[in-house]
Amino acid sequence: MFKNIIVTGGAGFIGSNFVHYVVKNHPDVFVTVLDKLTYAGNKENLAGLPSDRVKLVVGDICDKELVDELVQKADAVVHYAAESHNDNSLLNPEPFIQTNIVGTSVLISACAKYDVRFHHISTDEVYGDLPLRDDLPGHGEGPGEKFTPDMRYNPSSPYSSSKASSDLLVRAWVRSFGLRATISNCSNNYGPYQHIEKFIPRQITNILSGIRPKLYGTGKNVRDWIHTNDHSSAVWKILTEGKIGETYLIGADGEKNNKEVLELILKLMGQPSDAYDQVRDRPGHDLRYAIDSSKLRNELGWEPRYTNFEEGLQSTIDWYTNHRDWWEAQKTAVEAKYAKNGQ
Ligand code: NAD
Ligand code: TDX
Repeated sequence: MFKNIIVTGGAGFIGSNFVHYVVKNHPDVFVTVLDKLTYAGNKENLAGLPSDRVKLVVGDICDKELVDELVQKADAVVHYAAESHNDNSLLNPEPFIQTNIVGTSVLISACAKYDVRFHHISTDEVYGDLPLRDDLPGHGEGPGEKFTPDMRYNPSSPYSSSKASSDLLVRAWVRSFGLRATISNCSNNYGPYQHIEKFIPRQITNILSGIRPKLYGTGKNVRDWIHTNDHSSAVWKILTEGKIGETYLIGADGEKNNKEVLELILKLMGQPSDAYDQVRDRPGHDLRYAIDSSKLRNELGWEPRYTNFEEGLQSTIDWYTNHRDWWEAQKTAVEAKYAKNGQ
Protein backbone atom coordinates (compact mmCIF):
# COMPACT_ATOMS: atom_id res chain seq x y z
CA MET A 1 0.00 0.00 0.00
CA PHE A 2 2.50 2.66 1.14
CA LYS A 3 5.92 2.14 -0.46
CA ASN A 4 7.73 5.32 0.54
CA ILE A 5 7.12 6.77 3.96
CA ILE A 6 8.75 9.63 5.80
CA VAL A 7 9.14 9.18 9.56
CA THR A 8 9.89 12.50 11.24
CA GLY A 9 11.73 12.17 14.55
CA GLY A 10 12.71 8.63 13.51
CA ALA A 11 16.03 8.87 15.39
CA GLY A 12 14.27 9.53 18.71
CA PHE A 13 12.82 7.01 21.16
CA ILE A 14 9.38 6.09 19.78
CA GLY A 15 10.14 7.04 16.18
CA SER A 16 13.17 4.74 15.98
CA ASN A 17 11.21 1.87 17.52
CA PHE A 18 8.58 2.45 14.80
CA VAL A 19 11.26 2.37 12.07
CA HIS A 20 12.56 -0.97 13.44
CA TYR A 21 8.98 -2.25 13.50
CA VAL A 22 8.33 -1.26 9.85
CA VAL A 23 11.62 -2.74 8.62
CA LYS A 24 10.85 -6.01 10.42
CA ASN A 25 7.18 -6.37 9.51
CA HIS A 26 6.65 -4.57 6.19
CA PRO A 27 9.36 -5.61 3.72
CA ASP A 28 7.98 -3.54 0.79
CA VAL A 29 8.26 -0.20 2.58
CA PHE A 30 11.19 2.23 2.24
CA VAL A 31 11.58 4.65 5.15
CA THR A 32 13.09 8.13 4.96
CA VAL A 33 13.82 9.39 8.47
CA LEU A 34 13.77 13.19 8.75
CA ASP A 35 15.41 14.12 12.04
CA LYS A 36 17.30 17.17 13.30
CA LEU A 37 19.32 15.04 15.73
CA THR A 38 18.68 17.31 18.70
CA TYR A 39 19.99 16.21 22.13
CA ALA A 40 17.17 13.59 22.02
CA GLY A 41 17.97 12.15 18.59
CA ASN A 42 20.70 9.57 18.06
CA LYS A 43 21.65 7.95 14.76
CA GLU A 44 22.82 4.90 16.73
CA ASN A 45 19.10 4.18 17.27
CA LEU A 46 18.99 3.20 13.59
CA ALA A 47 22.31 1.31 13.55
CA GLY A 48 22.19 -2.03 11.78
CA LEU A 49 19.13 -1.24 9.67
CA PRO A 50 19.76 -1.98 5.96
CA SER A 51 20.51 1.05 3.76
CA ASP A 52 18.18 -0.24 1.03
CA ARG A 53 15.29 0.07 3.51
CA VAL A 54 16.10 3.17 5.57
CA LYS A 55 17.72 6.51 4.80
CA LEU A 56 18.44 9.19 7.41
CA VAL A 57 18.08 12.81 6.31
CA VAL A 58 19.42 15.14 8.99
CA GLY A 59 17.26 18.24 8.87
CA ASP A 60 14.61 20.36 10.53
CA ILE A 61 10.86 19.90 10.03
CA CYS A 62 10.63 23.72 10.08
CA ASP A 63 12.77 23.89 6.89
CA LYS A 64 10.09 24.47 4.22
CA GLU A 65 12.32 23.81 1.21
CA LEU A 66 13.66 20.53 2.55
CA VAL A 67 10.20 19.36 3.63
CA ASP A 68 8.73 20.27 0.22
CA GLU A 69 11.46 18.32 -1.60
CA LEU A 70 11.01 15.19 0.55
CA VAL A 71 7.21 15.18 0.81
CA GLN A 72 6.60 15.33 -2.95
CA LYS A 73 8.45 11.99 -3.34
CA ALA A 74 6.60 10.22 -0.48
CA ASP A 75 3.20 8.50 -0.15
CA ALA A 76 2.84 9.04 3.59
CA VAL A 77 4.33 10.99 6.49
CA VAL A 78 4.25 9.65 10.05
CA HIS A 79 5.05 12.60 12.28
CA TYR A 80 6.86 11.82 15.55
CA ALA A 81 9.34 14.74 15.64
CA ALA A 82 8.80 16.92 18.69
CA GLU A 83 10.33 18.42 21.74
CA SER A 84 8.94 15.82 24.12
CA HIS A 85 9.99 16.45 27.74
CA ASN A 86 7.66 18.28 30.13
CA ASP A 87 10.45 19.31 32.54
CA ASN A 88 12.40 20.96 29.70
CA SER A 89 9.29 22.81 28.56
CA LEU A 90 8.98 24.33 32.04
CA LEU A 91 12.56 25.64 31.84
CA ASN A 92 12.34 26.93 28.22
CA PRO A 93 9.08 26.69 26.20
CA GLU A 94 10.52 28.30 23.04
CA PRO A 95 11.75 25.18 21.14
CA PHE A 96 8.40 23.51 21.92
CA ILE A 97 6.49 26.28 20.17
CA GLN A 98 8.87 26.19 17.21
CA THR A 99 9.11 22.44 16.56
CA ASN A 100 5.75 21.22 17.81
CA ILE A 101 3.56 23.97 16.38
CA VAL A 102 5.47 25.66 13.54
CA GLY A 103 7.12 22.39 12.44
CA THR A 104 3.78 20.59 12.26
CA SER A 105 2.29 23.43 10.19
CA VAL A 106 5.16 23.15 7.67
CA LEU A 107 4.62 19.39 7.29
CA ILE A 108 0.85 19.52 6.89
CA SER A 109 1.05 22.36 4.39
CA ALA A 110 3.39 20.27 2.22
CA CYS A 111 1.23 17.14 2.62
CA ALA A 112 -1.90 19.07 1.63
CA LYS A 113 -0.08 20.55 -1.40
CA TYR A 114 1.00 17.12 -2.72
CA ASP A 115 -2.01 15.15 -1.38
CA VAL A 116 0.23 12.96 0.78
CA ARG A 117 -1.30 10.88 3.61
CA PHE A 118 -0.36 12.27 7.05
CA HIS A 119 -0.46 10.59 10.44
CA HIS A 120 0.06 12.83 13.47
CA ILE A 121 1.54 11.35 16.64
CA SER A 122 0.16 13.10 19.68
CA THR A 123 -0.18 12.48 23.39
CA ASP A 124 -2.87 11.80 25.98
CA GLU A 125 -1.61 14.89 27.85
CA VAL A 126 -3.67 17.15 25.55
CA TYR A 127 -6.68 16.20 27.70
CA GLY A 128 -5.06 17.50 30.90
CA ASP A 129 -5.29 15.17 33.89
CA LEU A 130 -7.85 13.09 35.78
CA PRO A 131 -8.56 12.82 39.52
CA LEU A 132 -7.09 9.78 41.30
CA ARG A 133 -9.37 6.71 41.11
CA ASP A 134 -10.17 6.78 44.85
CA ASP A 135 -11.62 10.28 44.45
CA LEU A 136 -14.09 9.23 41.73
CA PRO A 137 -17.58 7.74 42.22
CA GLY A 138 -16.91 4.94 39.66
CA HIS A 139 -13.28 4.45 40.84
CA GLY A 140 -12.00 5.30 37.37
CA GLU A 141 -14.39 2.99 35.50
CA GLY A 142 -17.40 5.32 35.32
CA PRO A 143 -18.32 7.41 32.25
CA GLY A 144 -15.84 10.26 31.66
CA GLU A 145 -13.33 8.82 34.15
CA LYS A 146 -10.79 7.92 31.43
CA PHE A 147 -9.74 9.94 28.38
CA THR A 148 -11.95 9.48 25.30
CA PRO A 149 -11.38 11.00 21.83
CA ASP A 150 -14.17 13.57 22.11
CA MET A 151 -13.15 14.91 25.54
CA ARG A 152 -12.37 18.62 25.89
CA TYR A 153 -8.69 19.58 25.45
CA ASN A 154 -7.27 20.95 28.70
CA PRO A 155 -3.44 20.81 28.56
CA SER A 156 -1.32 21.84 31.57
CA SER A 157 2.29 22.40 30.46
CA PRO A 158 4.02 24.24 27.61
CA TYR A 159 4.77 20.78 26.16
CA SER A 160 1.21 19.46 26.25
CA SER A 161 -0.31 22.75 25.10
CA SER A 162 2.06 22.84 22.12
CA LYS A 163 0.99 19.26 21.23
CA ALA A 164 -2.68 20.25 21.63
CA SER A 165 -2.10 23.20 19.29
CA SER A 166 -0.55 20.91 16.69
CA ASP A 167 -3.55 18.54 16.88
CA LEU A 168 -5.90 21.47 16.23
CA LEU A 169 -3.84 22.55 13.22
CA VAL A 170 -4.12 19.04 11.75
CA ARG A 171 -7.91 19.02 12.27
CA ALA A 172 -8.20 22.44 10.57
CA TRP A 173 -6.09 21.30 7.59
CA VAL A 174 -8.32 18.22 7.16
CA ARG A 175 -11.43 20.35 7.04
CA SER A 176 -10.15 23.39 5.12
CA PHE A 177 -7.52 21.92 2.78
CA GLY A 178 -8.64 18.29 2.38
CA LEU A 179 -5.53 16.94 4.17
CA ARG A 180 -5.78 13.14 4.39
CA ALA A 181 -4.83 12.87 8.04
CA THR A 182 -5.43 10.84 11.18
CA ILE A 183 -4.33 11.63 14.74
CA SER A 184 -3.37 9.29 17.57
CA ASN A 185 -2.97 10.23 21.22
CA CYS A 186 -0.94 7.66 23.12
CA SER A 187 -0.18 7.20 26.80
CA ASN A 188 3.31 6.95 28.41
CA ASN A 189 5.68 4.69 26.44
CA TYR A 190 8.53 2.63 27.82
CA GLY A 191 11.14 0.38 26.20
CA PRO A 192 14.60 0.56 24.58
CA TYR A 193 16.17 3.79 23.21
CA GLN A 194 14.26 6.12 25.59
CA HIS A 195 16.31 9.16 26.59
CA ILE A 196 17.65 8.96 30.17
CA GLU A 197 15.97 12.25 31.12
CA LYS A 198 12.63 10.34 31.26
CA PHE A 199 11.31 8.65 34.42
CA ILE A 200 11.94 4.91 33.85
CA PRO A 201 15.37 5.09 32.12
CA ARG A 202 16.50 7.81 34.56
CA GLN A 203 15.89 5.53 37.54
CA ILE A 204 17.39 2.42 35.89
CA THR A 205 20.55 4.31 34.89
CA ASN A 206 20.73 5.98 38.32
CA ILE A 207 20.88 2.55 39.96
CA LEU A 208 23.42 1.32 37.38
CA SER A 209 25.53 4.43 38.16
CA GLY A 210 25.31 4.14 41.96
CA ILE A 211 22.99 7.18 42.24
CA ARG A 212 19.81 7.01 44.32
CA PRO A 213 16.60 7.15 42.20
CA LYS A 214 14.59 10.38 42.38
CA LEU A 215 10.83 10.43 42.90
CA TYR A 216 8.88 13.67 42.41
CA GLY A 217 6.74 14.50 45.45
CA THR A 218 5.10 11.47 47.05
CA GLY A 219 4.88 9.43 43.84
CA LYS A 220 1.09 9.23 43.84
CA ASN A 221 0.82 10.49 40.24
CA VAL A 222 -0.48 7.82 37.87
CA ARG A 223 0.73 7.13 34.32
CA ASP A 224 -0.84 4.63 31.89
CA TRP A 225 2.19 2.66 30.62
CA ILE A 226 2.37 1.03 27.19
CA HIS A 227 5.30 -0.79 25.61
CA THR A 228 6.59 1.15 22.63
CA ASN A 229 6.18 -1.93 20.36
CA ASP A 230 2.43 -1.80 21.01
CA HIS A 231 2.43 1.90 20.11
CA SER A 232 4.14 0.99 16.80
CA SER A 233 1.59 -1.68 15.85
CA ALA A 234 -1.27 0.71 16.67
CA VAL A 235 0.20 3.49 14.53
CA TRP A 236 0.66 1.12 11.58
CA LYS A 237 -2.95 -0.02 11.96
CA ILE A 238 -4.25 3.56 12.00
CA LEU A 239 -2.02 4.62 9.10
CA THR A 240 -3.26 1.79 6.89
CA GLU A 241 -6.86 1.27 8.09
CA GLY A 242 -7.84 4.41 10.01
CA LYS A 243 -10.58 6.72 8.80
CA ILE A 244 -9.44 10.12 7.50
CA GLY A 245 -10.20 12.94 9.94
CA GLU A 246 -10.49 10.61 12.94
CA THR A 247 -8.65 10.66 16.26
CA TYR A 248 -7.74 7.35 17.95
CA LEU A 249 -6.52 6.95 21.52
CA ILE A 250 -3.79 4.33 22.06
CA GLY A 251 -3.41 2.66 25.46
CA ALA A 252 -2.91 -0.76 27.02
CA ASP A 253 -4.63 -0.47 30.43
CA GLY A 254 -1.29 0.02 32.20
CA GLU A 255 -2.13 2.46 35.00
CA LYS A 256 0.43 2.56 37.82
CA ASN A 257 1.54 5.26 40.20
CA ASN A 258 5.15 6.42 40.08
CA LYS A 259 5.98 4.97 43.50
CA GLU A 260 4.77 1.50 42.39
CA VAL A 261 6.86 1.69 39.21
CA LEU A 262 9.96 2.79 41.11
CA GLU A 263 9.54 0.06 43.74
CA LEU A 264 9.24 -2.54 40.97
CA ILE A 265 12.44 -1.26 39.31
CA LEU A 266 14.22 -1.44 42.70
CA LYS A 267 12.97 -5.01 43.26
CA LEU A 268 13.97 -6.20 39.78
CA MET A 269 17.42 -4.62 40.25
CA GLY A 270 17.95 -6.22 43.67
CA GLN A 271 17.72 -2.99 45.72
CA PRO A 272 15.83 -2.30 49.00
CA SER A 273 12.34 -0.90 48.32
CA ASP A 274 13.11 2.41 50.10
CA ALA A 275 16.47 3.11 48.40
CA TYR A 276 15.36 6.34 46.71
CA ASP A 277 15.05 10.09 47.39
CA GLN A 278 11.87 12.14 47.29
CA VAL A 279 12.68 15.38 45.45
CA ARG A 280 10.98 18.66 44.48
CA ASP A 281 7.70 18.04 42.70
CA ARG A 282 7.12 19.14 39.08
CA PRO A 283 5.17 22.44 38.98
CA GLY A 284 1.65 21.85 37.64
CA HIS A 285 2.29 18.07 37.84
CA ASP A 286 -0.57 16.18 36.14
CA LEU A 287 -2.20 13.77 38.59
CA ARG A 288 -3.47 10.84 36.53
CA TYR A 289 -3.63 9.80 32.88
CA ALA A 290 -5.84 6.92 31.72
CA ILE A 291 -6.79 5.94 28.18
CA ASP A 292 -10.03 4.41 26.94
CA SER A 293 -8.78 2.76 23.73
CA SER A 294 -12.06 1.01 22.87
CA LYS A 295 -12.53 2.95 19.60
CA LEU A 296 -9.19 1.68 18.25
CA ARG A 297 -9.87 -1.86 19.48
CA ASN A 298 -13.50 -2.07 18.31
CA GLU A 299 -13.28 -0.21 14.99
CA LEU A 300 -9.82 -1.32 13.80
CA GLY A 301 -9.39 -4.58 15.74
CA TRP A 302 -6.08 -3.57 17.38
CA GLU A 303 -4.89 -5.31 20.57
CA PRO A 304 -1.72 -4.71 22.62
CA ARG A 305 0.64 -7.71 22.94
CA TYR A 306 3.21 -6.57 25.52
CA THR A 307 0.82 -6.38 28.47
CA ASN A 308 2.96 -7.99 31.20
CA PHE A 309 4.50 -4.83 32.70
CA GLU A 310 6.97 -6.66 34.94
CA GLU A 311 8.34 -8.63 31.94
CA GLY A 312 8.51 -5.49 29.79
CA LEU A 313 10.29 -3.60 32.55
CA GLN A 314 12.77 -6.45 33.07
CA SER A 315 13.68 -6.46 29.37
CA THR A 316 14.04 -2.66 29.46
CA ILE A 317 16.37 -2.94 32.49
CA ASP A 318 18.36 -5.60 30.58
CA TRP A 319 18.61 -3.28 27.56
CA TYR A 320 20.05 -0.37 29.58
CA THR A 321 22.36 -2.76 31.44
CA ASN A 322 23.70 -4.11 28.14
CA HIS A 323 23.94 -0.73 26.37
CA ARG A 324 25.95 1.40 28.79
CA ASP A 325 27.84 2.89 25.83
CA TRP A 326 24.51 4.25 24.50
CA TRP A 327 23.77 6.37 27.62
CA GLU A 328 26.81 6.63 29.90
CA ALA A 329 28.42 9.70 28.26
CA GLN A 330 25.28 11.79 28.86
CA LYS A 331 24.55 10.74 32.43
CA THR A 332 26.58 13.36 34.31
CA ALA A 333 25.13 16.28 32.33
CA VAL A 334 21.53 15.03 32.63
CA GLU A 335 21.85 14.63 36.42
CA ALA A 336 23.59 18.01 36.80
CA LYS A 337 20.65 19.71 35.04
CA TYR A 338 18.16 18.00 37.37
CA ALA A 339 20.27 18.76 40.46
CA LYS A 340 20.30 22.46 39.56
CA ASN A 341 16.51 22.30 39.62
CA GLY A 342 16.34 20.51 42.98
CA GLN A 343 15.33 17.24 41.32
P1 NAD B 1 12.13 12.00 21.70
O1 NAD B 1 12.40 13.31 22.35
O2 NAD B 1 12.83 10.77 22.17
O3 NAD B 1 12.44 12.11 20.13
C1 NAD B 1 12.11 13.23 19.37
C2 NAD B 1 12.89 13.17 18.05
O4 NAD B 1 12.49 14.31 17.24
C3 NAD B 1 14.40 13.26 18.23
O5 NAD B 1 15.05 12.30 17.43
C4 NAD B 1 14.74 14.67 17.76
O6 NAD B 1 16.06 14.79 17.22
C5 NAD B 1 13.66 14.92 16.72
N1 NAD B 1 13.38 16.35 16.51
C6 NAD B 1 13.14 17.30 17.47
N2 NAD B 1 12.95 18.49 16.89
C7 NAD B 1 13.04 18.31 15.55
C8 NAD B 1 12.91 19.16 14.43
N3 NAD B 1 12.65 20.48 14.57
N4 NAD B 1 13.05 18.64 13.19
C9 NAD B 1 13.33 17.32 13.03
N5 NAD B 1 13.47 16.46 14.06
C10 NAD B 1 13.33 16.96 15.30
O7 NAD B 1 10.57 11.84 21.75
P2 NAD B 1 9.64 10.53 21.93
O8 NAD B 1 9.44 10.28 23.35
O9 NAD B 1 10.15 9.47 21.03
O10 NAD B 1 8.26 11.08 21.35
C11 NAD B 1 7.97 11.02 19.95
C12 NAD B 1 6.59 11.56 19.70
O11 NAD B 1 5.63 10.80 20.43
C13 NAD B 1 6.39 13.01 20.13
O12 NAD B 1 5.59 13.65 19.17
C14 NAD B 1 5.66 12.90 21.46
O13 NAD B 1 4.86 14.03 21.68
C15 NAD B 1 4.83 11.66 21.23
N6 NAD B 1 4.45 10.90 22.44
C16 NAD B 1 5.42 10.49 23.32
C17 NAD B 1 5.06 9.70 24.41
C18 NAD B 1 6.10 9.19 25.39
O14 NAD B 1 5.74 8.50 26.34
N7 NAD B 1 7.38 9.46 25.21
C19 NAD B 1 3.72 9.37 24.61
C20 NAD B 1 2.75 9.81 23.70
C21 NAD B 1 3.14 10.57 22.61
O1 TDX C 1 13.01 11.73 37.82
C1 TDX C 1 11.80 11.72 37.69
N1 TDX C 1 11.01 11.41 38.76
C2 TDX C 1 9.65 11.37 38.69
O2 TDX C 1 8.99 11.09 39.71
C3 TDX C 1 11.16 12.00 36.42
C4 TDX C 1 11.98 12.35 35.22
C5 TDX C 1 9.79 11.92 36.37
N2 TDX C 1 9.04 11.63 37.47
C6 TDX C 1 7.57 11.51 37.34
C7 TDX C 1 6.86 12.63 36.59
C8 TDX C 1 5.71 11.90 35.94
O3 TDX C 1 4.62 11.81 36.83
O4 TDX C 1 7.34 10.34 36.55
C9 TDX C 1 6.24 10.50 35.66
C10 TDX C 1 6.70 10.29 34.23
O5 TDX C 1 7.55 11.38 33.91
P1 TDX C 1 8.17 11.57 32.43
O6 TDX C 1 8.95 10.35 32.07
O7 TDX C 1 8.85 12.89 32.39
O8 TDX C 1 6.85 11.53 31.52
P2 TDX C 1 5.52 12.45 31.45
O9 TDX C 1 5.77 13.82 31.95
O10 TDX C 1 4.41 11.64 32.04
O11 TDX C 1 5.35 12.55 29.84
C11 TDX C 1 5.61 11.39 28.99
O12 TDX C 1 4.40 10.80 28.58
C12 TDX C 1 3.59 11.52 27.70
C13 TDX C 1 6.43 11.80 27.78
O13 TDX C 1 7.66 12.42 28.20
C14 TDX C 1 5.65 12.71 26.87
O14 TDX C 1 6.40 12.99 25.68
C15 TDX C 1 4.36 12.03 26.49
O15 TDX C 1 3.55 12.90 25.74
